Amino acid sequence: MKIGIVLYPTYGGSGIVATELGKSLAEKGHEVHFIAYKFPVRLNVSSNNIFYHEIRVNTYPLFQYPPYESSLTSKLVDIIRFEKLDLLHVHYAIPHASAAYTAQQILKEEGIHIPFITTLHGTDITLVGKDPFFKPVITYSINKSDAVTAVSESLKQDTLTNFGIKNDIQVIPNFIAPEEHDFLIKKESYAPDGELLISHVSNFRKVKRIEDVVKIFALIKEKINARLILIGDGPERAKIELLCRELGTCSSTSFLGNINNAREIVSISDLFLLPSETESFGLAALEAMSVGVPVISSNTGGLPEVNIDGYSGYLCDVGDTESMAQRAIELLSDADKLTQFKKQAKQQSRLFDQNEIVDQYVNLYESVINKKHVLQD
Ligand code: GMT
Repeated sequence: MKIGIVLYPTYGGSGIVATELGKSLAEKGHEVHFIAYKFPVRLNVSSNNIFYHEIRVNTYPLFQYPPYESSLTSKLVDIIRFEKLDLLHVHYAIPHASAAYTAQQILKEEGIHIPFITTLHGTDITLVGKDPFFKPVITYSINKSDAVTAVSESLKQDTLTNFGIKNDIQVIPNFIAPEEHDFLIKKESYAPDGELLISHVSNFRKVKRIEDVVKIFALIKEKINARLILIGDGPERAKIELLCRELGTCSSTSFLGNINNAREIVSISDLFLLPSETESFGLAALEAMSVGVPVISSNTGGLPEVNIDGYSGYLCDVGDTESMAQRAIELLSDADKLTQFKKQAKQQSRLFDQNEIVDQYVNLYESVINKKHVLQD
């Protein structure tokens, strides 16, 4: 198949999933065309069946806001015509689904039918989507998609509750590839005095509640010799640095920024914290679990579908930093239990095996393309 994948090319989960999906499809022999405004951060392979098309948004004195959606639509029309794509798969509803629909309608006039699949990732529905201003466009473009998927059952239910959806929504969870190589990193480089390591990875947005990570760590630190590793960057960073100073945890905290080997660094940690306000899935938690790191997370959104309470980690109410710290101390101070949880976390992550889940997408692509042929015949 010739597949066009539209994505946000950043460190956000939706871009990571879209990129890993495209890489895996290319490995299976499909021709994959990534379409984004910047080279995707995780697109670290080259292959003769992977192509990258950049959306250029031209500015003009009249435009106070560069017209991203129109530029994307025009790009899609051009690529579909020229590359003869079989299918478009857009990640994130806003504005990718409506751009795909407009491109589809433009091409219909020329006798070209291009089906498109929309994958909902979370913030497109739970945060941005709830803005009543966007609602009609999102609802319409979801309903016009040839197929719709959501990354968790919880996100599917949120979408059905908040939008007037007539289309079916299929749940295809996010996935993880098993780590093929042993990491070279040494724990001592981040824990020179034998400290236990606690990690967190995110885009430092408000929804991640990183202040809770720092508060939980401060409580753990009262009982346990530990260090905190914060990976990522974003709008909350300055506030978090101030909080570390206030709580006196700066000297035990490393801010690593947007590094490319996050999974490697996380692999040397003993515990991963994800106390988010909401999380449609929590890919960062799955990545941690895949390298044998138990997770203490909030029990919101799709997180209970990924992290199993008392098995791969613990789940607590949003904002309940006391309970999260108590669970962390319990686990970190019992070596046998910690070893057991590390094993179980890895075991749990295997339910989200890349190969198996990518095949679910392939089956969906085939059924959508076959439907197109039936309609045309
Ligand atoms: O929250 C993020 O880290 C970014 C955001 C995105 O849109 O890229 O992530 C969302 O999609 C990820 C991939 O499906 C999910 O794992 C995240 O849980 C989800 N974020 C939220 O729901 C807040």
